Amino acid sequence: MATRGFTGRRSGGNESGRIPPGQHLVDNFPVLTAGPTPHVETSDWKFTLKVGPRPIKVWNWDEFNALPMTEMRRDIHCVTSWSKIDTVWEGVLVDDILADADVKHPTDFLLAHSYDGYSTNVPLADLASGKAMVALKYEGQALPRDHGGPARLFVPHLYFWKSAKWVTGLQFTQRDEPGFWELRGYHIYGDPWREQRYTND
Ligand SMILES: Nc1nc2c(c(=O)[nH]1)N[C@H]1C(S)=C(S)[C@@H](COP(=O)(O)O)O[C@H]1N2
Ligand SMILES: [Mo]
Repeated sequence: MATRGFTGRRSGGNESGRIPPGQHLVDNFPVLTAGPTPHVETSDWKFTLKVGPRPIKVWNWDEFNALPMTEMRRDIHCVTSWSKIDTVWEGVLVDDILADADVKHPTDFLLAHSYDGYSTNVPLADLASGKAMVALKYEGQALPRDHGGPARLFVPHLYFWKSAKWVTGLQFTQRDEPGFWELRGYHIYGDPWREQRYTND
């Protein structure tokens, strides 16, 4: 961590091969939200795991924070064409959420749901095996509200619209059900390395 000043993204070399086609690096962290930014107090915050319509487990903020915490350093790629490398997040792996609820593999697909009514679909294979988390911190600090605080989904290997901000739950679904942007022309899966931006890409 102390080497941050020496490994700045302009020092060269460390970004080659890390920027997917059609993307460019940014130093800032743009905010992209479809509607108004919701106010979610940690005292009111709840996270619900559902299988279909059935709630399996609900955690409040303290219960969720008692789950194992994991750090992920990853590159992120927004469909609007910006990428950021080496972003650092901390939170609870989806694996650890499922384990705490004693849920293994009820279906192959999930929908993430958010406090602002946003949703997005992600296959279980892309949320499990250490690939995704519910992030509570960004760069060592509580997640800023405009970036989804107090908690957001973090699925760095897919376009960033899959990383639902202000997340309030995950729901297993029988089929791969399109979420907010997937219903409005974005790709059902969203792999940045295959440039899966829009429905028929
Ligand atoms: N709840 C919610 N999550 C959301 C969005 C949103 O509008 N609402 N926008 C998505 C989109 S399109 C992108 S690119 C990223 C942007 O995250 P950022 O604002 O932290 O950069 O959040 C995603 N998650
Ligand atoms: Mo986006």
